[in-house]
Order: sequence, then structure tokens, then C-alpha cells
Amino acid sequence: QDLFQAPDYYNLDDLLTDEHKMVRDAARDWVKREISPIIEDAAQNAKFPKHILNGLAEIGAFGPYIPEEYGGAGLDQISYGLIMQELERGDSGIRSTASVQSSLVMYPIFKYGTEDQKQKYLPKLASGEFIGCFGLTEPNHGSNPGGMETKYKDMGDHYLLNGAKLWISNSPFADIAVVWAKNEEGRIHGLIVERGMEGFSTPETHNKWSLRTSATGELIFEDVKVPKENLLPNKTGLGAPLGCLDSARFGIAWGAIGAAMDCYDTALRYAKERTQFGKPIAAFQLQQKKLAEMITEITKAQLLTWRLGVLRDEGNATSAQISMAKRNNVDMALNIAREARQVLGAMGITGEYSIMRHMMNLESVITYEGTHDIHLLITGLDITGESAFK
Ligand code: TGC
Ligand code: FAD
Repeated sequence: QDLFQAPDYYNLDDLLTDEHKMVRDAARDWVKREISPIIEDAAQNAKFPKHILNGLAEIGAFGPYIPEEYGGAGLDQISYGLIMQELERGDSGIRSTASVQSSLVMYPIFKYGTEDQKQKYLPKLASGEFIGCFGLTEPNHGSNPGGMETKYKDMGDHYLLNGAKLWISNSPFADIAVVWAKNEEGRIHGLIVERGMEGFSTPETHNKWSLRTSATGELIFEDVKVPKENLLPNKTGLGAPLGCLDSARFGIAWGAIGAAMDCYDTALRYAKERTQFGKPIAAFQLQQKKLAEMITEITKAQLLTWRLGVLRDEGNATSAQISMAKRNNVDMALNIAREARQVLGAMGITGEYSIMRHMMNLESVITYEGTHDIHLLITGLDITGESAFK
């Protein structure tokens, strides 16, 4: 039975509208009903639970902020954040599937695509009939995607695509891939590649100790003929994929709070129930210090993301502000997972509790969408005006 109770130490619910709370509670109930009972088994067996795709679509997790005319839920950014928070409370891999679909596949088609592309793909992505993936990272270019080697050539009536992408969430079963590649002048463009195109394959990456409920793989392009109408025409250059990352990083900043909340709630309940030396371990100062620091950090992160959500809804959030929230909140969640695991002693390493799974998942979350180091450098650049990347 899922006993999770969301901490709200500063009455942050007062800052939410009725719609926010309704959307959040629907996602929370769905996670309790559909994710909690199956997630440990899925993680132990490293299997993405495909049967949940319809449910994710029903709670509006695919394209929450995409307008209803394209099948999206037409919600604001705070609602999007709250859905990601609830999903990641269940598992980072489930949130990953939803953030890739929403921010890395639907968002670029919505923002940079033609009307025909929007009509063709968005409703099917919103309903979960199509699953998408996003190919930016390459074997030789992770933190520095601008160095990408994947390229396409104009062949007159089609483009010819060659190259490879690595570490791509959802790739093994995705119906479409939004792929970033350079043209003959070295300018980056987005292309929609469909499963079944000749020369396109998506081998799965096995033996991950992290994000085991999410399928990760490669995208390999060997002379793939891509129809010209599959090019996203309305934004080019590295700023195009980075714009999608802003949206996904925003969702991750909220998602990480969900994972942290689950670790804290589990550790608090355990500490009250577990007795040693004739007392509940919650009565010992060292355990109280851990728990007190956890709720403090969660509360700070909640305030940060709420404010960021307001800024984003106003259209005023900068990329650097989003980067700071992603870095801070994922780091916070990982530290809480490590501390919470210790509160549970040996029980903390088992699959009876969610903490170790969150902890392992968060090792991916602190790496993807820009590593912790890269996000420190983004803030460094923003406040000093000096780029320390190169
Ligand atoms: P730089 O010269 O700074 O910028 C190139 C152009 O991009 C513009 N720009 C942005 N535009 C929109 N949003 C942003 N966040 C932007 N940041 C920069 C910039 O203005 C410039 O435009 P223009 O018009 O002047 O050309 O680029 P750089 O090569 O120095 O790189 C900067 C750096 C290192 C910050 C960037 O490359 C970076 O963020 N690297 C990290 C890579 C990364 O995050 N990869 C993520 C891959 S996807 C993924 O991990 C999905 S996991 C999904 C899941 O399962 O949840
Ligand atoms: P590298 O870039 O090789 O970095 C290695 C180390 O060097 C890191 O510690 C990094 O911080 C450090 N470093 C690099 N540059 C600097 C610098 N300038 N200064 C200081 N330190 C530096 N990508 C996609 O495109 N789509 C996806 O769907 C996707 N899903 C993913 C799913 C999972 C489970 C994982 C683990 C990754 C996924 N990624 C995806 C890839 C992810 O975005 C990259 O792993 C990430 O950007 C880091 O790249 P890298 O692994 O090549 O590390």
C-alpha cells in the first residue's frame, strides 16, 4: 500500500490555483494506483512498463502545455511542473518518458514545425499512440553538442542522413525521433525520423544501474532518406535544441522534488516506527538532524520552482534561471536520497522501499539535460560574463 503524504511545510498549496491542485491530485492518485504497485518489479527487471502509456496520456502528462487544438492539455507551466513532480515521486524513469515526449518531441514540433507537421504528429503524441525520442547526444559529443558529427545532405528530392546518437531515452521503442544534425554548411537543424525508414536502427543500451524503468538506446543513421517535409524549418542553430532543453530542465527541477519528497516521507515514517535502544530512532538527535535538513531543503526547492513557474508562465524565465533550479533541485534530491537511505539502515538497500531506486535514478538525472558541472558553469557565465566551457 502506498502511504505517501506530500510534505508542505510552508503551506505552498496556498500559492496554487484550484486547477493546479486538481491536476496535481489527479497525477498523484494515478501514481499511487498505477505506478507504486508495479514500479519496483519494473526496475528490478529493467523493463519499461509500456501498458502505462494510455494512463500517462489520460492525466495530461504528454504535452501538458501544448494547446488543446493539437491534442495537448492546454495547461500552464506550474501545472506541467506539478505533473512532473508527481511522476518522479513514483520514479524518475516514468517522469523521463513524459518529459521527453512533452518537452523534447512535442515542444520542438510545436515551436519549430510547420502546420502540417503539427497536425500530423502532435495529436498522436498527446494520446500516446506515437512515442517520440530526442537525439542530441553523440558518442563523442555529450556536454558539447555543438561539436556533433551527425550530418545530412540535400539530395534534391530528399535529405540523406548519416551519423549516430547515444544515450537516447525511449529510443528502443519510439515511433519517431527528433534528430539534430548539421547540413553541408555546418548549421544545426532538427529532422523528424520515423521508425521503418531504411538505414535507421535503434539498439537498446543494457546493464544500466540507473533509470532502469526507462528504455535507453542508440539512434543509428546509415544513408537514411528523410523526406524534405520532415525538416523542422522555423529555428536552426544550437539554440533550437537548447530551447527544448530549457523546457525539459524546468520539468526536471520539479520532478526532483517529487523524488526527494518520497525519500523524506519514507525516512520520516520509518524513523517513527523503528525502535533501537528502547526508543524510536526518530527520537535520536542525529536522525532528527537528517530529517530536519531534508524538509528544509525540500521547502527551499519548492519555493524556487514555484517562483520559476510564475516567471515561465509570464514568459520571463531565463535559461540561466532554469539551469540553476535543475542543478539545485537534483543535487538536493540526490543528497536527500543518500541521507534517507542511511535512516533505514540495512532495509534502505532493499527494494522493499523506494529510496535506493530513487538514489540510483538520480545519478542519471544529475548527468542528463546538462551535468551538474555544466550547470555550475552556466551560472558562472551568467554572473561573470566569462565562459569557462572552452
Ligand atoms: P553557446 O555558444 O553558448 O550557444 C549557442 C547558441 O544557443 C543559444 N543558447 C540557448 N538558446 C536557448 N536556450 C538555451 N538554454 C540556450 N543556451 C544557449 C545561444 O544564445 C547561442 O545562440 P546563437 O544564436 O548566438 O547561435 O553554446 P556552447 O557550444 O558554448 O554550449 C553551451 C552549453 C555548454 C551550455 C550547452 O552546450 C549545454 O547546455 N550543454 C549540455 C548538453 C545537454 O544538456 N545535453 C542534453 C541532451 S538531451 C538529454 O539529456 C535528455 S534526458 C531526457 C530525459 O530522459 O529526461
Ligand atoms: P561528458 O560530456 O563526456 O562529460 C564527462 C564529465 O566531464 C562530466 O562530469 C562533465 O561534467 C565534465 N565536463 C564536460 N565538459 C566540461 C567542462 N567544459 N568543464 C568542466 N567539466 C566538464 N541525450 C539525448 O540527446 N537524448 C536523450 O534522450 C538522453 N537521455 C539520457 C538518458 C540517460 C539515462 C542518460 C544517462 C543520458 C541521457 N542523455 C540523453 C545524454 C546526456 O545528456 C549526456 O550524458 C550528458 O549531456 C553528458 O554527456 P556525456 O555523458 O557525454 O559526458
